Amino acid sequence: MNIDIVTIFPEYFAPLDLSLLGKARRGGLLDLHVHDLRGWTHDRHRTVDDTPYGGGPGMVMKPEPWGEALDAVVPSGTAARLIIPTPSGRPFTQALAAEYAAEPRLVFACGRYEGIDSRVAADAATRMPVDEVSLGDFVLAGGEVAVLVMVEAIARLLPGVLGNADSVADDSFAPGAMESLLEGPVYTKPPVWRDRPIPEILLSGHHGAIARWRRDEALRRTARVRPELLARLAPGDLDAHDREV
Ligand code: 6GU
Repeated sequence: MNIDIVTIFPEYFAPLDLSLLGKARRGGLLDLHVHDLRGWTHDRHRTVDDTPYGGGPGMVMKPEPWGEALDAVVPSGTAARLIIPTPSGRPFTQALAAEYAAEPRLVFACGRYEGIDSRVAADAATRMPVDEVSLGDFVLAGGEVAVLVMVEAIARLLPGVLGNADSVADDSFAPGAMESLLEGPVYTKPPVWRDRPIPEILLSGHHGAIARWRRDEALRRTARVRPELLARLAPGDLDAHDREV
């Protein structure tokens, strides 16, 4: 997969050299490039923002550098999906991460200040699919951290990036049996720590009973911290035993 990120703060993306993602990049599974938006400015101050039409607080990112940047990063005749992080976008979910992980090429445009002049997305949409995407109902100072989050969520779904392919299937929000359920508690050695034993069932060796227990714990946790997720389950998603939990 190919990912391009356009930003006025390329340094924000240094962590993408580390850990799982760094390994995926060095191994050729992820071809990721970060571009400085100011490279497409032409004035002495390398200006990327200006005051908003209609008044109001803050600054808006100017369309010209963005237009040139996107023309250069996505030359006409090449295909890419453009993602613009913004708190006013559609929600980023595990399903959307999976959809993006299946794309050959993604471009992220990081806005700062009050956002990017809206004509940039409209102009880009004449050449490529454009998604405005939000991480949730809170406001970040810019799109950079949101892009770090999205790239990590996407890249770990690429074939060969995670060591253990099973771990993706068991994730909270993973499609399948755990969809709309939060993962329950996990334990490792020692069996007793500060007078706290691990749940006995995990030592039983009964794989069926352990799977049942894990599902019960996931149901209980979901009911406690995210009751609206349980309400979203389709009628056939809960069996008689689930209903007792
Ligand atoms: Cl994607 N961007 C910004 N700037 N703030 C956010 C966000 C994105 N998602 C939640 N808050």
